Amino acid sequence: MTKQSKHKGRFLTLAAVFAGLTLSGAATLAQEKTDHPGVTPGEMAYKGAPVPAGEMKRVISPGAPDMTQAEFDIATKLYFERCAGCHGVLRKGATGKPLTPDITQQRGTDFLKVLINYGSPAGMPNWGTSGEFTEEQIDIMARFLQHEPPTPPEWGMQEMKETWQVYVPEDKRPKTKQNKYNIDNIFAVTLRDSGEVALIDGDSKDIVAILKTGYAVHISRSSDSGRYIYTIGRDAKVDMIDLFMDPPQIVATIKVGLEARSVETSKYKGYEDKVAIAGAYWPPQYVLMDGATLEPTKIMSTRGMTVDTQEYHPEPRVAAIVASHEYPEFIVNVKETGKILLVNYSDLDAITVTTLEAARYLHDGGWDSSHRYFLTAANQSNIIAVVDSKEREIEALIPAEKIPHPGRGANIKDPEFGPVWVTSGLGNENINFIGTDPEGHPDNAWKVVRVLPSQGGGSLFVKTHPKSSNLWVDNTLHPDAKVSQSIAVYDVNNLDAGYEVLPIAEWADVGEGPARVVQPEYNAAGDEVWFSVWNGKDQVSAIVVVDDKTRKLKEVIKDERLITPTGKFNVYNTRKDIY
Ligand code: DHE
Repeated sequence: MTKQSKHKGRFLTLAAVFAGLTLSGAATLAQEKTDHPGVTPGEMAYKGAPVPAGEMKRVISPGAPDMTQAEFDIATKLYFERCAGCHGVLRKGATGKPLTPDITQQRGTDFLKVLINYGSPAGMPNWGTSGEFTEEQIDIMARFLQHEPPTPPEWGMQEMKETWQVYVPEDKRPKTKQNKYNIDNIFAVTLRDSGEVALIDGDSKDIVAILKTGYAVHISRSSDSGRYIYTIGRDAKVDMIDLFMDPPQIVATIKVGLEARSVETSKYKGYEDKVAIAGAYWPPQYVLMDGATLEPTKIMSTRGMTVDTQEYHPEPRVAAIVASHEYPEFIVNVKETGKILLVNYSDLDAITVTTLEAARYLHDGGWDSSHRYFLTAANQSNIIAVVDSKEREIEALIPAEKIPHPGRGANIKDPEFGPVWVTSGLGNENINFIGTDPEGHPDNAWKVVRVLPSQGGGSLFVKTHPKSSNLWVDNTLHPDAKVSQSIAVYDVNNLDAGYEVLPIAEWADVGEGPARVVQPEYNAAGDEVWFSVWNGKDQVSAIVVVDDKTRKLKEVIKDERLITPTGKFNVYNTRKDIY
C-alpha cells in the first residue's frame, strides 16, 4: 500500500486498437505505442464493445464498388462488432464520424483503405497496422462503407410478446420471504462474459445463486420494495429475479430489442414496484412494462430531432434511466439527440412526455443527495446536465473536464463547499466536484467548485456512502496496469491531502491477466466497499471486500463461477439511490 500526495498521472497515447477485443487481448495491445494522439486505449476498449448484428438485408447502392454476398456478410459482422459502437448502426455518427455513402463515395476506396489501415489523429483506430484487420478485410470494409448501411430489423409489440415469458405467475409466488437471506444486503453481480448474474449474500459473502440472464448484463436495478431485481443484457433481454424465493430465481423475462443498456422501476409513492422500463440502443426506443410480470404495455420511439442543429436522427439510443421521487415519472436520457425525457406513467393510455433540452451525447448519471436533482453526463459535449425533477426543468448545463463518466456519481459533504456531487473522467485525470445545494450554498450551486487529480485517465466510477468519509475512484481503463489494478481513496474531510492507493488486484492474487479493478459498491450498512477484479474470460477473477474504516482487506471472494465480474448492485443502496 503506498501513500501518495497529489500525483499527476498522465493518460498515455498508446495503441488504440481495442474495440471488440477480449480483455486479455486488449491488455497486451495496451503496451504498444501509437502515433494517434487523439486516442486512448481505454476509451477505445470502452466504446468499441461488440454489438450483436442480427439478420440484415444486403443493400446495393449506385456508385458504390461491387461486393459479393459473402463479402457483404463479412463486412456487416465486422462493422457491428468493431465500428457500430462509435459510428452508430446507421452510420450517422456518434462519437465517431458519420460514414454515410454521400461522404464515403466521395472519399473513395483507396482513401478509406488508408484510413482503416492507419487510423486518424481524431480517434479512428489503426485497424490494419495493429494487426486487427487483414488487408483483405480492409479492402472489403472500404467497399462496404460506400453502400447504404443495412438496417437491423425493428422490434415491436409482436416481437416483444413472442419473447415474453412468465416462469412463475404472480399468484404462484410466495407471499413472504422463503429464504434466510437479508435481501437488502444481497449484491447482484454482472458476470459479463458468461451471460449470468451472481447473487452474493453481503453478510456471509456466499454465492446464493448464479442465474442465466441476457448476454453481458449491463446493469441491475432493484424494485422499490427490494423484492425484485431487474437485469438488462446487452442483447436487450430483461430478466426479473424474485428475492423472496428459495433460492431466488428468475420469474419473468422479455427481449425488448436487439441491443440495450438500461432498466429501471417505478419509485414514486403509490406506484412502488408497479411499472418497469427498459431503454434500447436498437431499435431506438423504450418500453414500459408491468412491474410484476414484464408484460409490455407501451413502446415509445426516440427517433427525432437533435437538440442543437435540429436535424433528424434515425438512431437516438436510450442511455441512463432513473425513477423520479417527485412525480410518477421516469427520467430518460436520449444519447444522440441530447434530450432528456420525463415520461409520466400515471396513465398508460395517455402517456405524457416532457422533453428537456440538454446536450449530446447523454450517457450515465445519478441523483444528488436530496434526490431532487438528476446530474448526468453529456460526454462528448463535456457537459454535466442537471435536471430539477421537482420543477421538471433543466436547472443547469455545467462545463466539465473531458469525457465526464460518473456512473451514478458520489455525494459527499465538501468541508469547504457543502453538498457536492462528484464525477471522474474517462478522458483525463480530473475529478470534478459540483455544488448541489442551491438553498444552503447558493454561490456554489451548479458550478465545478473543486477539481482533484486522480491517478490518471480511464476512470469509470466513483463511490462513497453517507456513513463513510471515504471517496473511492477507480481507473479501470488506464493503460498502466499498476493504475488500472488499484484504487485511489480520498479522505472527504481532508481532500487536499491527496489519495492513498490500495493494490486491490494484488490482494486478490488472481494470477495472470489484465485484472482491472472496476466499480466500487458499498454494502447496505455502509461499512464495506466491494471491488470487482475483472480478468479475462478464461482467467481467475475475484471480488475484493475492503473495510471502509480501516481501508484494510476484509475478504477476497473467489469462485470458479465468478467469470468476468464487472458491475455490482447492492439491493438496499440501489433501491434507495444511495451513493
Ligand atoms: Fe456501461 C452503466 C452504456 C461499456 C459497466 N453503461 C451504463 C449506462 C449506460 C452504459 C447507458 C447507464 C445505465 C443506467 O444508469 O440506466 N457502457 C455503455 C456503453 O454504451 C459502453 C460505452 C459500450 C458498450 O458497448 O456497452 C459501455 N460499461 C461498459 C463497460 O465496458 C463496462 C466497464 C463493463 C461491462 O460490464 O460491460 C461497463 N456500465 C457499466 C456499469 C454501469 C454502467 C457497472 C452501472 C454503474 C453504476 O454504478 O450504476
